Amino acid sequence: MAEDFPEEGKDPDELMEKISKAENRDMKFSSGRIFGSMCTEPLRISKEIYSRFIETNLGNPGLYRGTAELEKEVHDAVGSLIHADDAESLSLGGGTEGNIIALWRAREKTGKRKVILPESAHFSFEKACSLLDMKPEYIPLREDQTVDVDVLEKKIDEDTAAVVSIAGTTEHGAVDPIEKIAPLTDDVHFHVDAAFGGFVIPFLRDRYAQLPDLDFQIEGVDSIILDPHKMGISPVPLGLFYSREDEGLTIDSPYLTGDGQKSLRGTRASASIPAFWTTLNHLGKEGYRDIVSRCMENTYYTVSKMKEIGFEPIVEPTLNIASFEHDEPLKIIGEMEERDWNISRTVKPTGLRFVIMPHVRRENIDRVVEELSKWK
Ligand code: 0PR
Repeated sequence: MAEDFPEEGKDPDELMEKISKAENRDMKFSSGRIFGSMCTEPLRISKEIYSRFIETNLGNPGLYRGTAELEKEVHDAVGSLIHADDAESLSLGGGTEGNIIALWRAREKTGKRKVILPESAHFSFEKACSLLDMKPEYIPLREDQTVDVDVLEKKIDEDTAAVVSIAGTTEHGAVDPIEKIAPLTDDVHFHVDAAFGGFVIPFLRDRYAQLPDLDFQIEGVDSIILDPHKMGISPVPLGLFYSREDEGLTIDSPYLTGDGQKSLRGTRASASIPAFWTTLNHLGKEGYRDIVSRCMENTYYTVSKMKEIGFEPIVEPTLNIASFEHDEPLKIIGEMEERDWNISRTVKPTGLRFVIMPHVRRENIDRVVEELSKWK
């Protein structure tokens, strides 16, 4: 039965009981049973910092000068990974907000509405196009799940506002050939969605996939979104958007502190900024390289174990996502869910999908593969 807004306040002990029950029903990354999420458990120190900054709201930055300073340091540090030198930077709620802002800017800058994007693009672009009254044109993929650049080139015309590339596709972790696409985008906005790959690609050691740079040094790249709350191991929510030119709309916010607002949100919970500042300074590049290496090793391990029980990978993994052919993934996913395992699926082609995040350990992989062996 629906509960009415309570007339009188209740005793904290009574509330805690209900809160604990709800909390216990939630899945936890620490269980090692979540394979279908691109987020992960934050570092212990970062959780502590998060709770200390719980009231911060950089929608009104003059009240939170210390947090604003940490935000700038985060922007500079992450910007240095992608040679964002003089680029403008924004903290956002994540990839969705970044992709909407990128297309919004493209439309304002060009006055055009066509958006060229790979079939692998995240569904946030559908939201963006619908909100902005823009028209998506999807480009087919090659067998390795990257965009077909020859087809893409032919689709760019005088109506085109933006071209989008994905550095780490949601389903398969494929990385589009950004360097080949960039020179084709002279008169249009070229946006790179590195929400997932942004904190993997710069930390892949030489022994893993040789990938194109994800970088403003590539001429033609106009904007990049990367999400600390995915492989950056930040608590949610945090996305970082970089734009070569400071070309966004600044909306005047006269009764607040600061020089106006550029993100979609007004009020923005900002505790993840100090929490992520702590994470990146605690781990350093060396720490991220170790974490990424472990995720990659575990991804290859998942592929080899799944092969042993007869599942074929859809593509050999480039990043820490492994996908396997299957005609009826929903059936498996449903049954696994009943046993408290969270795995995900791919749509095209249909299959099972495992995101091998830092919280996934070898023993979890062994157990999930054992569970799946009965479907083969
Ligand atoms: N771009 C790419 C390439 C993505 O994979 C995602 C999200 C986004 C943009 C949008 O990012 P936000 O959701 O942060 O706005 N990909 C995951 C997905 O939709 C997000 C996710 C994360 C899903 C945690 C589930 C989950 O438990 O599958």
